[in-house]
Amino acid sequence: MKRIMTIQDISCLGKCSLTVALPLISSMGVETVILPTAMLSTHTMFQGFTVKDLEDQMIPITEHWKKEKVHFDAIYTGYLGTEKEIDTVKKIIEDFRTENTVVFVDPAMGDNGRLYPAFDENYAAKNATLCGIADIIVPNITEAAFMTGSEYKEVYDIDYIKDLLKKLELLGAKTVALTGVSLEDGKTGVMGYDTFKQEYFLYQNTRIPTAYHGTGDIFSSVTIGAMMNGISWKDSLKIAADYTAHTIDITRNNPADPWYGVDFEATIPDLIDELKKYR
Ligand code: PXL
Repeated sequence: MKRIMTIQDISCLGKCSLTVALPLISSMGVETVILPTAMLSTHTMFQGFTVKDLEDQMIPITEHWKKEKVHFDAIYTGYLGTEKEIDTVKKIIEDFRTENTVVFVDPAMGDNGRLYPAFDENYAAKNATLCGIADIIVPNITEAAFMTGSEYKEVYDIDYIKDLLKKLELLGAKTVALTGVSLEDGKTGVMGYDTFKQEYFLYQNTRIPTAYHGTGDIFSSVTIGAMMNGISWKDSLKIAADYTAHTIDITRNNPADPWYGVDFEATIPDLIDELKKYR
């Protein structure tokens, strides 16, 4: 069985970061080892959340794992609360990485042209250095614009997306994928670029006109979970885009009208069925 180390916060209530990564990746048949960076009462879109920084535990925990000679097939990082945490994560990656480890970085820090409340431009620049040591990165357009010092556009064409992908390549990651890319009316999806093969990949599915929190974490968890099932990065991105859209669709049709996260619990069986098609 493949084993992933995922490094992100625990938002106890809120359906994002580790409370999404752990159930989704486990359900895909991959062992999920968690390295919590902080514990929050909720994600940061709630008012009045509490935070306990756990950064001082990260090195002692991973040193213990090192002594146990644990190997990780992938290291997947998500929302990281501080620049110091990013430095610690970079050390941990360098320490555990082998030539068979996939380093997957989701620089979760903003959306819709804005950084999340806790972050500024120095934080975005630090996240760009983490992306530089990754095998694959999956920023959205907002995150890519902040990390590359580019203009954020709501309305754009394929040349803008290709230009952002080329600028992301300069950060150093081997495969770069931009999420939330809409190149046709009523469609959205992902565009990737393999820097070795110099090949682009575009996948568009139906755009559902509702935004929910934590969907980026669902997308990333499913992508790396699928890659650990031996599926190519391109097909993994497609599976993740379809699963995320399907889950949003199920959620918006829930009469209870959930607002702080999506009903991924309801769609896990569909994800498992989809994976079976690739075996
Ligand atoms: O879903 C990304 C995320 C993860 N963790 C925390 C967050 C957010 C987004 O706002 O606040 C604590």
